[in-house]
Formats: sequence, C-alpha cells, structure tokens
Amino acid sequence: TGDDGYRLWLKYDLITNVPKRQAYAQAAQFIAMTGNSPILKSAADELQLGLTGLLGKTVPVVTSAAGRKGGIVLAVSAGAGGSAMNNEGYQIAINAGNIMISGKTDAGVLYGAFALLRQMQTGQPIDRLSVTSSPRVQYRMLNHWDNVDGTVERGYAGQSLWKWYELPERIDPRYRDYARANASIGINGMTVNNVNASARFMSAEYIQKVAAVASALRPYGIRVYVSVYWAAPKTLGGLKTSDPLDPQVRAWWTAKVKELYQAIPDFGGLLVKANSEGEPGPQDYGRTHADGANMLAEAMKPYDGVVIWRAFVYKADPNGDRFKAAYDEFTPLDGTFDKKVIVQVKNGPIDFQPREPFSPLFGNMPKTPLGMEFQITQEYLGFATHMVYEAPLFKECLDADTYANGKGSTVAKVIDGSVHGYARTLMAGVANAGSARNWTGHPMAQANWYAFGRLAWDHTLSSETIANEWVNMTLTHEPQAAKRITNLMLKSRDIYVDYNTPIGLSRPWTGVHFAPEPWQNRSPRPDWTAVYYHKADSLGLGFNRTETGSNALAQYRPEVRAQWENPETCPLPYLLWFHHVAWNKKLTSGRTLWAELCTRFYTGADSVRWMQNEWGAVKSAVDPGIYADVSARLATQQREAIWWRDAWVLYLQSFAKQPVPAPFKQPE
Ligand code: GCW
Repeated sequence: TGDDGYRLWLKYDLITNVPKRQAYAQAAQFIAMTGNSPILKSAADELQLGLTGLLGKTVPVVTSAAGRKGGIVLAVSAGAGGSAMNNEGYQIAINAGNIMISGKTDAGVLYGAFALLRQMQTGQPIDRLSVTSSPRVQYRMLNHWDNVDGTVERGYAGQSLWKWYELPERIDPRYRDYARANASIGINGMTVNNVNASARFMSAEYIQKVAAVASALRPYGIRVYVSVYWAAPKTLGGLKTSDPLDPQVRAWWTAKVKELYQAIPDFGGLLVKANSEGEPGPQDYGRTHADGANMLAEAMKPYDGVVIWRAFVYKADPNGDRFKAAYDEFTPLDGTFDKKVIVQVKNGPIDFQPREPFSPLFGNMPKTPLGMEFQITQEYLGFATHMVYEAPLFKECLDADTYANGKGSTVAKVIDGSVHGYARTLMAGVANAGSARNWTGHPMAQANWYAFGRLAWDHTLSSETIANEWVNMTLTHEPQAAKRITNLMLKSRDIYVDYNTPIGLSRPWTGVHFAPEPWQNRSPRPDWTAVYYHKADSLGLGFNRTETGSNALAQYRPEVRAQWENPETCPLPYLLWFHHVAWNKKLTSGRTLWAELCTRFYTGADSVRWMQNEWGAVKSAVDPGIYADVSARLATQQREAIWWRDAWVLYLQSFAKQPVPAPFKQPE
C-alpha cells in the first residue's frame, strides 16, 4: 500500500506546517477569474483543486475581486508584462492586496497558475511575489512513439495512453490528467503516434479519433500533431506514386491537410521520419528532404501549423561513419527549406547514447530552424529499471559551445534562436509516459518528464534546481531527505555511464537495447553491430574520428575540434568517441586505458550499492509504496550493473590480455 504515483508532481497534499498553511490561506481566500475561456477555466479549476488539497478547505472561484483583498486574480491582458514577456509568459505580482496572475494570453495565465501552485508546493513565500517568466522556446513538445495496436516503441511504462479502439466516443479521464501534467511544466504540443508511422493516422476514421484527443488537451493549451507515413498517398490514397513533385500527390496532401484542419482547427502540424531506417521518403523518387518537407509545407500554407522534419538519417555504408551522416545529408540543404519547416535533430550524432557529443548539425544550419530532440524514455538508460535522472544529460548538450558565432554560441542558444535568429524554435522529448498506474514505470522517471518540460521552458535552470523542485513536490518536504535524494539523482547518470559505456564508449548492444552484447558482430547492416562502435582490437579501443580516421571532427568548429582532437588532452568522458587508444596508454587520470576502464566499470557498479544505501536512508521521509517500489528497482539495477561490468570486462580482456588490476576482483 501507499501512494501509487498517479498524481505525479501535482500532489496537493495538505501542508502540515501550520503557520505556513495559514499564511497561504490568508493570501488565497478566493480565485477571481476575470474573463472566460476554456483555458482560463482550467487555470481556475487547477488552483481550486490545488488549494483545496494544500490548505484543506475549498477556495471559491468568483468572477471578480470586487474590491476584496487576499485573493488570487487571473487576468488576460495584451499589455501584461510589457515587451519583456512573450505571448505564453506570465507575471505574478501583488496588486491591490491580491496575487495577480496575468498573461498576454490565457495560456500564459494557466502557466502562471501552475507556477503559483509550485511556489506553495515547494514551501516558498507568496506574500511578496514578483515574478515574470516567458518560455525561451516556442514549440515545447512531447513525441509519443505510440502505435495503433497500443504498443509503444521503446516504451517501458505499459501500453499506450491513447485508446484508439474507444475513440472518438470515449474520452479516457486520463487524457485530462495527462494534459494537466504537461501544462504544469509548460508543454504546449504533442504528437500522438510513432514516427515509424502508420498511414492509418491519415484516414478519416483516425482523424476523428485524433480530433477527440485534441479536444481533451485543448483546454490546457496543448496542440496535437501527427506523425506521417510518407507513402500514404500510395498505400492509403491509391495513387501510383508518393513523389513529392507529382501534382496528384501534392493535391492529395493538400486535401488531407484540409481535412485535418476541418476536424482539428488548431491542429499543430506534421512530424516526419523519412528515408531513415527503412522508412519511405522523397529520396525513393530521387528528391531531397527539402523537396519532401516543402511539399508538406505548401499543403499547410493556409494554416497556422508547421512541418517538423527529422534529421535522424544514416545509410548502411560499411566504410562510412554513421556519426557524419546527418550533417552530410542536411547541411547542403540549408536555406532551401520552406519557412514552415523545422528540422528536428537528436541531441547527439548517433542515437540517444548515455553520453554523446552534441550533434555537429547544431551551429551548421544557420538558415534552417533546428529543433532539439531529446529522448525522455530510457531506451539506452536502463528502461524503467535503472534510476537515471536525465537533466544532466540534457544540460550537457544544451550548455555545449558550438562556437558557431564565436564563444558562447551554446547549443541552447542555437535552439532558442538567439544564435542564428531562427523564426521558429522547438524542443521535443520522446515521451516516457504510458498507461502504467504511475505513468512512467520507474517512479523516479517521472522526474525526467518533469525536467524535460522545465528545460524546454527555461534551459538556464540547473539540474539541481529542477531535481529539488520535483523532489519537494513529489517525494518529501523533509529537508535532509530532499537533499539526499537530489544528490542521488544528480549522480545517477554518471554512475550509469560508468558501468555501461565509460570514457566515450557507445552502443554495446543490438536487439532489445538492454542486454550487454559488446561482442555482437553480425547483422544485416554493419552499423547495427556493436563492434562497429567500439572497435576493440589487439592494439586498443575506440573510434578514430580524427584526420587519420573518419575525420568526423571536421564537422565541428576549430575551437570544438581543438578540445577533442588531441588524445592527450581530450576529456576522458569523450575520449573513445574520437580516438582509438592503446590499452597501455597513460591517460590524464594517471591510469592506463585498461586500468581506467576497469576502475570505471567497478566503481560504477559499486556506486549502485551507494545508491541503495542513500535511498535506504530516506525511508522514513517518503511514502512507503514509492519507497518499496524504488528499492526493488534499485536491487535489480545493482544486479544488472554487475552484469554489465562483467560482460564488458571479460570481453575487453580478450583483447587487452591483462589481469583486472587490484583492488578489483576478476569476474568469474
Ligand atoms: O533510437 C532508435 C530506436 C528506434 C527509433 C529510431 C528513431 C522510432 O531504436 O526505435 O524509431 O531511433 O528515432 O527513429
């Protein structure tokens, strides 16, 4: 028994600190909703729900403050916040004895309402509030990789949230709670279906279903997008081709987009995975990504929607380097995309590895808005069993300097438009939410959903600030315990990297992306084997991407290259990404490569024991249901960390031909 985690970070349990509760109650005696719209109503409803829980009494919603003091006033006004605030921003200030939440739009007010609740949930004072906040990125989206049959590609939290067989008639009440959770962190868009898309989502039947989902999310300021199966004109429309330059194909998409907007007036747009991993695309007809994207953009022209075109492409070239593929295909197209197109780029050049250098596309497409694609679901981070707090991973990429426009041209500043002046800005996260009672399988994985949204709103927030907020809202208010859990979260990603892919290793798996298979050397494609990535041999380990190797480093600015191209000075976390290093080479740590690898694998696995101890120490401060769930998952993680360690050590030892250094014990 205990908390089932359903309420996520929106718990609103009674505040047990009585003076604090009384102070809040004093300042929140009524909610004045001046104006009326479904989104404003959501804001008022949420405040009422939250305050009722936190304060233990019902706070009335009224239509005007009518000269009263001591309440919360919600107001939409075009001038709110002045020019410093954008359309979705909010201001919270004390005005005539009330807490005034204002925005230029009702969505801004909704975000402000959640911000005020967060203030109370985290125990901050509210009597002298003066906050102005605007999202730094315009399109803040989740991408669901959900299929028609209810399965979720790379989903580890049960079946899909979207019950296609019940829609459009039945709206699962969960859709609203999903919308609340997203709105609370500022997410304003979502794609309902997998990028490996079924053409069915373009059928009249499914458009009605998607429209029903959209109607549940609309009152929370969330727009719905759909992933497109490129060959739909052929498979669904019965045309002979899906060539983007064919007039019939163009007419088909124009009509389809019109149909979508008739059903969903605020439809967000289309997301496309084309000519990637066997999916069809414009290249099947000798056309480019830009030809394809621009054709869809033309169909979207009458509407306020966008085309999001993914840059996750790589060809099966046994002599090539997959690292270079997206840059090679996309940079020549810079400047040729329609204004409605955003190109969505994964954070790293390969594929959501536990640690990757930033994608060299960032900073190299000045004329094409590039959006960020992060993966929240833990495809390569231990599914729903390992505890990995992802904010440090997101931040490492966002804070990396591309030097595109001189020092300080961070990836974050490319994404938010400040480096190249992009007209549209986007951050997307591949969702980790499913129909599991607690949404994310691992209770701690809720923090990754939360962190993604907070960073999409404001990438300058620190991983620690976000973790601390989440812990206080979700797990405990006990300061020592909250500190301990925050610290545990902050260390969890590096611990995972240590036992999984230390010093710049990547992709030691095939198949299900979970089990260690560094020996895997057979596959229909060379770049779908494990040996392709680590290149272990009798001399050493790692992928030479310098001039004497694939020269992928040439895709970065000289300043970035300089950090990584010299094996003597390349930071250890990135070393094997760029260099083939001899087993006995002395590293900057003072250890040989082999000794350093062993040290990482062993300390990483041992650190999971430390995680277990730390979690054990907070037992009395967290809910027993959540405590037990996390404890059990940590025990699994501990067992699996050793499995990873031993698989790697034994495999690499067959090349390094050296004993495991003391004090570590040779695996059996
Ligand atoms: O990470 C890989 C996944 C695929 C995924 C693909 C992509 C949706 O293993 O499952 O397909 O990337 O991002 O397109």
